[in-house]
Formats: sequence, structure tokens, C-alpha cells
Amino acid sequence: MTSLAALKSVATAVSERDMANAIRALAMDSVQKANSGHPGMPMGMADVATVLFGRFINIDPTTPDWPDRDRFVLSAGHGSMLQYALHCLLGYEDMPIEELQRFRQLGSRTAGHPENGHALGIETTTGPLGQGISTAVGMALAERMLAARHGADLVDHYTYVIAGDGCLQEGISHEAIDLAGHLKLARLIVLWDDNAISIDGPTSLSTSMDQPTRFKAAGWLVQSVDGHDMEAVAAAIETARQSDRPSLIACRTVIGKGAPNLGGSEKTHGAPLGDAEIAATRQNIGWDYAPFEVPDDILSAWRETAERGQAARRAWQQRLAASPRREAFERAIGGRLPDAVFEALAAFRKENAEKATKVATRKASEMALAAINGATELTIGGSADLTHSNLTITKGMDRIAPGDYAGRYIHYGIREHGMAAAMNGIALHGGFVPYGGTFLCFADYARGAIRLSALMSQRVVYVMTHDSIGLGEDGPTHQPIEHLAMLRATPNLNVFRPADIIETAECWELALKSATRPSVLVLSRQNLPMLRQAHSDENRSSRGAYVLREPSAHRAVTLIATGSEVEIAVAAAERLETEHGIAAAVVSMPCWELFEEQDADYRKSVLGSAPRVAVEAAARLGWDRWIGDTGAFVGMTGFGASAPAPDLYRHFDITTEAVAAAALKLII
Ligand SMILES: Cc1ncc(C[n+]2csc(CCOP(=O)(O)OP(=O)(O)O)c2C)c(N)n1
Ligand SMILES: [Mg+2]
Repeated sequence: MTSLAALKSVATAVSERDMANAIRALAMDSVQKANSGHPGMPMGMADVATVLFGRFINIDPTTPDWPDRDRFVLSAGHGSMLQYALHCLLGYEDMPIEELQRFRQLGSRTAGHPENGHALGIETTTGPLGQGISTAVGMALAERMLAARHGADLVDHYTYVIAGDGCLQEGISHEAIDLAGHLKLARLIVLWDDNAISIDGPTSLSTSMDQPTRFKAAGWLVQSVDGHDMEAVAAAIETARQSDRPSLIACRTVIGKGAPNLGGSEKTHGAPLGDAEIAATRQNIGWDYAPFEVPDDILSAWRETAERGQAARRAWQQRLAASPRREAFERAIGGRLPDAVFEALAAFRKENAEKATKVATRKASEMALAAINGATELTIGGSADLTHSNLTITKGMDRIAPGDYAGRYIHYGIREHGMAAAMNGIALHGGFVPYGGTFLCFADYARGAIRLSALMSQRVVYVMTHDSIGLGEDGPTHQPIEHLAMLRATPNLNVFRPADIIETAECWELALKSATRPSVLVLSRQNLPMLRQAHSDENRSSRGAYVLREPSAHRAVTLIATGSEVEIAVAAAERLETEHGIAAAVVSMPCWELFEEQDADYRKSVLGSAPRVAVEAAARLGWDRWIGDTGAFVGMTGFGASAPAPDLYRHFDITTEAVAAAALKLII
């Protein structure tokens, strides 16, 4: 493309409408070429986006990751061509016109939906509707928390969101806007593509919701504008920036705006316009250029707007260089936890190995967290209203409150999905390591955002307690069965189910060290004995599984277990040996994923060649991978029941006797 200097020389009086039409043309042409994609939303929101990016957003395409940039989230991710067109026009080096010509093709940067890490400047992955706006709440909160620590000199930016009808219909949006309104996240500005159309047709097919009233009820400032009236949009954004509350700007738009026959119709939502309609659109909007051609004066106008962000970035860098907080800020934003955290955890393991502490692993987690949180200020805790069950708060953690963001503990409310998305936003924003708790059973409620933590390789730690029928009397509604299988099936997610206080501390260490992978800590409600009395400096959980008990004689059977069932496996091994003279090894397997990553020799040495019995108070699905064709499984085959935990273990036959019997059946 032409250089900026050359472009400037041809810059004439380009209107913002021309700049918006460049987005429209690039979107419809890219979708047409790919024969796939969504032209309606980018065309409908082109005017709003031009005002937002042209006049307000401080981003710098040459330094896309400077920490104090404004964050932009395209929550309506199906409109990805809006973002790609903007990036191309603004001059992101990885988004030349050729990338737009390869929209949605294998290996291109222009993935079907925007993917964080896939192209520069994409702050979060969107596409599953509702996730973007909810993730943005975490970003806006992280901005305030970081500002509270380092001052407005270093942290002073906005989070802008473009959301569609779909994002606002999704249930997660309710959790997110309630939390944002409560916490008075005034730097959050949502531009709603209020086109009253979704895939099936007019939104009146399925909703009568008064969205402005809903947002007002949640404590937001709400404005409504004609989304094609650029001055009105600009005035609304200006007002929103001054507000002391988060803002919704309802932008009334026409989906596919510019297309003379299809504009306003759901037909533009997710299909190419077709050659004839594209030609008619060109005529209608006065776009007399070939596909993918952007005239120099319009390109120049776009590039000039990018200079605003560049200047802001330079000024910020100067402030950082002169700031006494520079080192602390850089450490936080770099995300590297201090060595003191891991030294504290090592000391914790040694001390508790000596004491043989018998606690529930949720309690062990709380104790480990006390050590962690005492050694770093980067961790941000929270729970979805189960703080005293998940045991996620530690001494000296003040709560984050409306208008007061200096604390370290977030009461997320009864909003598992919103909490998970907010944690994604906090992690993506940078400066903090978020962890948050709920019951394992309600991992289902958070699932959409957990999946994105994994897809985006974010260090988010899920503290999921009450991890089996071992929770007892609350019954089958609260007893997870299939959840471990679901979580283990998720790529790039470490699922840790520690067996005692030592493994719990080890798993916490591994979760914190997993800079590019989220973790789920699956923890018991009930007390568990300490199984690893002999202290070793080595983190034995780091290989995913290890031999906890090796018999003196040649192994006749290997018992494999996780979490609370390791105790049962150990008792069964002892019984097999004393009552039947059978040599049984016990393998503790706190993390399948890490074990899978070990070399074949190590795996073989752990699993052995003797028949195997696995025991886990959960669904069998997945265990055949470890027990093989000839193995046996002791666990759950259906839902649980309401009763004291010991009765339930007996009732469902997850006992020492059952494991020993299964082993005997295999080898005799
Ligand atoms: C969670 C989720 N459910 C369903 C979809 C499929 N989907 C993609 S766009 C869309 C309609 C969205 O409507 P709206 O936000 O109004 O977008 P517009 O048609 O106005 O562009 C649906 C149902 C999705 N991407 N995510
Ligand atoms: Mg819509």
C-alpha cells in the first residue's frame, strides 16, 4: 500500500460517510469472495464504528498491545468483517488487503469469528453471543483495579463494546450487566446494534424486552440514537465517557445498510449479498471502486485517525518512563508471579507433610491460598456467592466495592457464567491472576466461558468444590457426575483433582505456573487424610500421575484413583495384600492432561503391565483410556442421592471392598 506521507498529500475532504462506506464495501466484497460470512452487521454498524474508531478509540496499530490502550470488544462476533475492515484501514501490519481477500480461509488471519491471538488487536475471542459483553465487564473492572493501584497517570482507558440483539438476549448478558451496573464500571461503553433483526427474522418473533429499561434497572446510563446519524452517535459517546455509570447506547440501525433491496432484511445477516445486489449497493452508496480497492484519500483519512492513538501511546510511554511506579506496573502487567509465591508453597508442603494435616481439599486450598495471597498482590479472588463453601477468601483480602477497586476479592454474586467471563476479561486485560469459585456441579453454568478460557489460553483458575457424592445431603442436584468428563474433554484445560493437602498445594502451584492454560481445581467438601507423609521437594503432581504406593512384590494389580477416592484405593491395596497376599500398586492421578503429556516410558512405569482398576466417584466416560480393555471401573453409573456422604459411598458401592473385589475378579 501507499506510504502515509504519500497518502497525506492526496488527502482531500473525505467525509466520515466515505470512511464508513469503505467498511461496507470491504465487508460485502470479502463475504462475497469467501462465499461465507455475515455482511449485514458490518454494513449496519459501519457508521457507528467509524465514529468510534475515527474520533474516540485510543489504539495504536503499530503497538497493538500497549497496556493503557482502550479495549474494543466486538461482542457480535459474527460481524468479524467489521473488525478486519477496520484493522486493514487503520493499518495493522498483519491485516493487509490480501488477508481480507482470504477471509475465512485456512491459515488466514481473518478467521470466521475474531480470535484473540490470531490477529493483532483482537482483545478477546467472540462468536458465542453474549461472551464479549460479559468478558468486557472483566476488562473494565481490571482497568479500575489497576488504576486503583497504579494511578490515573498509568491506567486510564475505556472499554468499548459493540453488541447485537443476540448478545443482549443471551442469559449471560443479564449476569454481566447486573455486575457492571452494581460495580459502577463507568469506563464500560456498550454500543448496541439495535437493528431489531436476528437470524430468524424480526426480533419481535421472540422478544418483547424493553432493553433500555432493563439496563437502567441494572444501574446503567442509557441513551438511544439513530445509528446512522454520526453526530448523534458522537454526542452519545461523549456523554457516556463522562458518566459515573456504565453506558448503553442503543444505536438504531438498518442491517445491511446501503444494500438497496436487501437492507433491513435478515437475508443480509449471514449470507453473501450476491453480485447483483453488490453492484446495486455500490451504485446506491456511490462507491465507484473495484472490489478490495480503497481510494488513497479515504485510506489516508483512516490512517490519520490512527495517529491519535499513536500520540496517546507515546505520551503514556513517557509517563511510564518517569513514573516511580514503573517497576511495579511492569511486573504486574508482565503477569510473572514472584518467586516468593512458590517458595511459600514449598514451605507450606513441607510444614504440612510433617503435621500430617487431615482436611478437606477445599480447606487445603484455602490454606494454600493464604500462602499464595500473602506472597503476591497479583491474585484476585472471588466466588459466585459461595465464598464460605469454596473457601476462596483469605485474610487481609478486602472486597471490591462499587467505586472502590483497591480490594482483591470479588463477590461475583450468583452468576457462574458471568464470573467465568469476567475472569477471562481480567486475565486478558492483564495485571492480575484471577481465580473464582463455585460448586463443581455448576461448572455447567459457566461452561461457555470456561471453553473460551481454554480456547484463548488464559490463566484463569476455577476453584470448584463439593466435587462428588461426597458432598452428601444436598443430593443429586448438587452432586457432579458427568462434569469431570466434560472438563477433561475440553482441550487446553488442566483438570486437577488432588487427593490430599500436599497434592492440593502442588496443583495450585501448577495452575499458577500454567501461563497459557486455564485450570480447574476439583476439591472435596469432606475431610481427607494425608496420603503423602514423606515430604519431597519435587512436585509429584507435575507429571499428572505417579505411583503413590508400590508393593514390595511384583505388581499383580494397579489401582488408579483421583481425589477423595485415592484413600479408598490405598485401603483396598492394603486389604488385597494382607487378606489375599496380592501385590497392589496405587496410582494417584490428579491431572489426566499432564499425565498424557509425559513420555511413553514414564506412563508405562506408572501404569504398569498388570490389570488395572480405576476408582472415581463420577462417570466412567474417559477412564477406559487408562484401564484398557481388561480393566475395571468403580464409580457412578447414574445420579447420586441425598444422604450423609458415608452412606452414599456405601449405597453406590464405591468402597474399599468394592475396589478389592473388582481387583480380585480381574486377577483370579
Ligand atoms: C451462543 C450463540 N448462540 C447462537 C449463535 C448463532 N448465531 C449467530 S448470529 C445469531 C443472531 C444474532 O442476532 P443479532 O445479534 O441481532 O445479529 P444481527 O443479525 O443483527 O447481525 C445467532 C443466533 C451464536 N453465535 N452464539
Ligand atoms: Mg440484530
